[in-house]
Amino acid sequence: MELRQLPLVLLLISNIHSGQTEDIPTPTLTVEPQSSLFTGDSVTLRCEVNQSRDGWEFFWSKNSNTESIEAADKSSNSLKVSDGGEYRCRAQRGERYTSYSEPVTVTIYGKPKAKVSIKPDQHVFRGETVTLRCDIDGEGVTSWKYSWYKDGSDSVSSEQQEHTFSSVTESDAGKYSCYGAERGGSRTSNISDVVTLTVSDFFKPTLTVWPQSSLFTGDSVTLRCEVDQSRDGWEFLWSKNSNTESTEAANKTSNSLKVSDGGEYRCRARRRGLYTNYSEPVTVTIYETPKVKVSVKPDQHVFRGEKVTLRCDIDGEGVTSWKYSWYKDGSDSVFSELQEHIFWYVTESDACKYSCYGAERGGSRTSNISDEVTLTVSDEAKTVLSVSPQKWLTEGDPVTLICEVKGSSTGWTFSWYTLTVLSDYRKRYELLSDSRGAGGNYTVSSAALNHTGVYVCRAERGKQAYSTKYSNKQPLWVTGVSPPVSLIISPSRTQHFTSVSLSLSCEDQSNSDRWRVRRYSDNQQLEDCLLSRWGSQTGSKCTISSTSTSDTGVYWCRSESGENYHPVNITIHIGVILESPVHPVTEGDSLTLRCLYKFITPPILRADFYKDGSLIQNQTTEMIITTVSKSHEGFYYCKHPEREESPKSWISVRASSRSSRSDGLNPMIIGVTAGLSAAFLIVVLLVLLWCYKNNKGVRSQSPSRVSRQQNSSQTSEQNQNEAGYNTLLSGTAHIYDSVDATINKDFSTDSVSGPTDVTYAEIELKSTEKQKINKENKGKTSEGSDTVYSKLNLVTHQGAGSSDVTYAQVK
Ligand SMILES: *[C@@H]1O[C@H](CO)[C@@H](O)[C@H](O)[C@H]1NC(C)=O
Ligand SMILES: *[C@@H]1O[C@H](CO)[C@@H](O)[C@H](O)[C@H]1NC(C)=O
Ligand SMILES: *[C@@H]1O[C@H](CO)[C@@H](O)[C@H](O)[C@H]1NC(C)=O
Ligand SMILES: *[C@@H]1O[C@H](CO)[C@@H](O)[C@H](O)[C@H]1NC(C)=O
Ligand SMILES: *[C@@H]1O[C@H](CO)[C@@H](O)[C@H](O)[C@H]1NC(C)=O
Ligand SMILES: *[C@@H]1O[C@H](CO)[C@@H](O)[C@H](O)[C@H]1NC(C)=O
Ligand SMILES: *[C@@H]1O[C@H](CO)[C@@H](O)[C@H](O)[C@H]1NC(C)=O
Ligand SMILES: *[C@@H]1O[C@H](CO)[C@@H](O)[C@H](O)[C@H]1NC(C)=O
Ligand SMILES: CC(=O)N[C@H]1CO[C@H](CO)[C@@H](O)[C@@H]1O
Repeated sequence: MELRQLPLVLLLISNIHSGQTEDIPTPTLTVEPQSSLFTGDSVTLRCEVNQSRDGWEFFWSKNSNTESIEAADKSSNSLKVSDGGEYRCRAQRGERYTSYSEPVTVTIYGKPKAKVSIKPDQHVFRGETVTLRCDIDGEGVTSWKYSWYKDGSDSVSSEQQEHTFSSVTESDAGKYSCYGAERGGSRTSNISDVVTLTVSDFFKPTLTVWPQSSLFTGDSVTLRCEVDQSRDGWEFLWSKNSNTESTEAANKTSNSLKVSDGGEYRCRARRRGLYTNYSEPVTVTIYETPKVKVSVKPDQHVFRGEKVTLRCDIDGEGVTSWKYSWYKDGSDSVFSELQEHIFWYVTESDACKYSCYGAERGGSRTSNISDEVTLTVSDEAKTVLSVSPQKWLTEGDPVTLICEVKGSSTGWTFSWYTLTVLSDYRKRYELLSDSRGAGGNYTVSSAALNHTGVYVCRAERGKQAYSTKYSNKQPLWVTGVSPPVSLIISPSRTQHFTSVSLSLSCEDQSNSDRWRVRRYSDNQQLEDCLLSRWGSQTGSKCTISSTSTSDTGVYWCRSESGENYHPVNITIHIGVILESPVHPVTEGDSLTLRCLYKFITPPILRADFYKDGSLIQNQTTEMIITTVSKSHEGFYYCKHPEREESPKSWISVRASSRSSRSDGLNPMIIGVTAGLSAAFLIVVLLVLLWCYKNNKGVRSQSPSRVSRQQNSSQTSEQNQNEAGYNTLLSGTAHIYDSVDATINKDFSTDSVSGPTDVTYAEIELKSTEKQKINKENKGKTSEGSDTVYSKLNLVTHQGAGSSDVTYAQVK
């Protein structure tokens, strides 16, 4: 190099300064502070000749470009990158030029800016390990010295490139910045932007449940665990009933919930190994999907005009308010949204199938749809009245009137009425005062005689009191031992021919005429003799002047005050009739049946007698059962080979009080013997009487009638049964008393009736009076002349002495 440069230098020198050949000094070019710099820095280049400047002029060139004369120190501030380059200088003094200095290369880099980064994040939780790092991208700088500043303070808090908080606390939070200074150099970086480190306390996530925490089986639910959304990397841990946790998504959805899915849920989140606190627990309750029930009031079967309430009941636990929807006949459209839908006046067009369902008001839950309920609407309620066990009762029997509404049993209130006829032929229903009750049964635990009557019932239900029509009529017949009044039939039998005269009279002890005959015919007509076309009432006696089959029915006595006593079956028949006792037969007595036919004389047929459908006696004019027992009770009729058969008549047998009393043999035997001894006397008496009567000639009655009456008298006595028997044993007074009554009647009212009877009666009467007037007064129900006859028998049984007395008295 030097060898090559030398000729050039020589040439130059020779060209400019001829003659000066002394050795030429080379300037020294130095750079301050250094040749590698950042934009904005300053630099000074210094040119020196043998370390002296005196007398020298300096020439500077950059990148071998043109020279400029400048001072020995060339300073540049606010360096730009373009200021960088290769610099040289030389000097001149006088004529002398120095050679060029060694070149100096100045390099200008862009000034770097420090950058703060925070790991793991600017937002951290207390306790996390946090690293602050200062990065400076400084070209040409091999080593930096870092300075950290916090919250604008001047003091350097650290000199590391990375500053680590191994367990960060809230006091570490702040605004950080850093910058770097070149180690062993002059350069510095720009200061970094400020970076904020926040340190939070550990929070708990928010647990929400959607749509709600109370649900039904089959529903879906989503639990959502919410944490600070600005940070990611969360893992969610779920636990139920404080049991083990499982890692799941932030949104935890369960479909088709079961009851067992209910429980207390919590969640917490995990991030970078740190756990949040647990959320507040959320209790999810799963109820069974509620059952929906449609109820119909008063009933599913209703009648036009009733008020009907459809009600939707949802047994939904946890639901406070439902919105109801009603559907009709499977249609999709909702026809009502009321829990209770009311038809104020139901009609057939409302008869449909109904169902309902509910949706929770202000909630998401719904019930299942109910089963369909069918509403039936009929045009009219039919009420049926029946009686149990039977309509013919003996005093003291229990009986139940059963009222039913056909096809509907719910919600009815029943009322019972007795039917009566008013004077203007209208019917009247009289409410039985105590009868309006809830049940359909009107029970009389012990029927009284006065319960005889015709009943109807009616039902009502609902607040509007929808009422049915009156039911069918249901008679109740109560027979008793000693009704206060007796219905005496003449002729005295239950079956009668057509087109004959029939008299029915009501007789009481006081011989009052306050009784009227009333009947309930087979065609269910309730009629009063007084108001009727078929009969004429005179006092207490009703006369049917000419019977017809439509007169068949039950006849009884009724007082003005509404008492009803002594019902009797009467059958009017066109052909053959059975002659049977009107009143029950007493056990031990005899029973005689005849078969009568109107168109022969005497009107007695030789016929077959049947009981309950079986033949019991062949071809006889009368059938006699000498000692009646309970087994003889039944339906009897007679049948003639040519003349067809008679209607059936019920013959009832009453237990004899004698047998029930177990008085033992002695009284019986005594009675019988006494009776036998007395028999003779009585026969004598009878004969005498007969003669007496005939002599008197008051009466012109046919013998047949007498006999009939005798027969009937027998039966009527038996009717009196127990009382009668009592009388027999303990004292005949009872019977005699009744005879008395009968006689009175005969005399006073029944002028037409046979005087024969009266006579007999009289005789009897007197004897009775003599015997035991003091005894019972009450049992005198017995019928007229018949009674007398029986009495005779009785007397026979009784003490002989008394009969004597009688006789004496008669005389
Ligand atoms: C450094 O700072 C100076 C002055 O503050 C500015 O002009 C320059 O642009 C900055 N450089 C960088 C890289 O930010
Ligand atoms: C988190 O749990 C801890 C310990 O159970 C408790 O001290 C702290 O207060 C809880 N933090 C919050 C935000 O509930
Ligand atoms: C969770 O559910 C909420 C609301 O339904 C929704 O906004 C969110 O995006 C869900 N998050 C995830 C992770 O699915
Ligand atoms: C409700 O309906 C669903 C689907 O039809 C059925 O599975 C469920 O047993 C019903 N629940 C009740 C209580 O009837
Ligand atoms: C009504 O009486 C009948 C017959 O006696 C009986 O079967 C029925 O159970 C009774 N009903 C009520 C509600 O008492
Ligand atoms: C008999 O019954 C009627 C109505 O059923 C009643 O008015 C009358 O008082 C009763 N008489 C007696 C004596 O019980
Ligand atoms: C009246 O006749 C009916 C049958 O028609 C019978 O059941 C009832 O016992 C009879 N009554 C009397 C008192 O004979
Ligand atoms: C009825 O008479 C026939 C013959 O006339 C006889 O064979 C039959 O046994 C008799 N029946 C009764 C129950 O007497
Ligand atoms: C060439 C030249 O002038 N050299 C001089 C530099 O300075 C020293 C002393 O300062 C002298 O000895 C040299 O001769």
